[in-house]
Amino acid sequence: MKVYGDSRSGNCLKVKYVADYLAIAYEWHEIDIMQQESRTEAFLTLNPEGQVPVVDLGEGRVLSQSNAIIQFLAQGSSLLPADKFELACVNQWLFWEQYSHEPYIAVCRFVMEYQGESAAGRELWRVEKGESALDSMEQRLGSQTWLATQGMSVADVSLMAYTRVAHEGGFDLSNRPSIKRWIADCERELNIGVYDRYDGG
Ligand SMILES: N[C@@H](CCC(=O)N[C@@H](CS)C(=O)NCC(=O)O)C(=O)O
Repeated sequence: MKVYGDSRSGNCLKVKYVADYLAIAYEWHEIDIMQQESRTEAFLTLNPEGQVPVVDLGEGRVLSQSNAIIQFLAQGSSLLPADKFELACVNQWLFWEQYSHEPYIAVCRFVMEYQGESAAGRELWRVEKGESALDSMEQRLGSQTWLATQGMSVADVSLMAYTRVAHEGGFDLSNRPSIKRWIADCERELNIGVYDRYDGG
């Protein structure tokens, strides 16, 4: 399997985290989105949307959309339940991530980390939506160890990818103890090391 990704991107790191956790072999092909490497003619034949991540499974089987990719990779593993209702709960959080979390947390981070803006340069409406998403997660994780199911699932990996670096988008996790506990649990389980700058310090 070939993975095309920008290693600063949470969407791309989701694929790496799941593949590494499940010991799925892959070749990582670095695509620098700021250098327009996802917009070359060759890349656009892989994904006409011009976005990473993309996986090429061979024999013409190419997949994009991070959450579709990780769900595909996780089939039959502990990261994806077989039970239909539990699977739907995982999907509930994966769809929520793409509509109610990523467009705010990840985009604010993009503006600050990639484009070099200050926190004041973020769009206020995105900041408000991002804060609201973090509040929802804090509430959920106050009563649940993992977001969707009894064990860690792809929903946790997906949401952890950008929540873990939310401070780089100007969001403060220091007063969100349940999210911090859950990030540490994900990091330990995935063996990806500790990220300790939750408050932007
Ligand atoms: N919904 C997509 C979003 C993919 C996405 O936004 N990719 C960004 C990097 S995080 C990208 O490729 N941006 C470059 C561009 O749009 O030109 C997913 O989850 O994979």
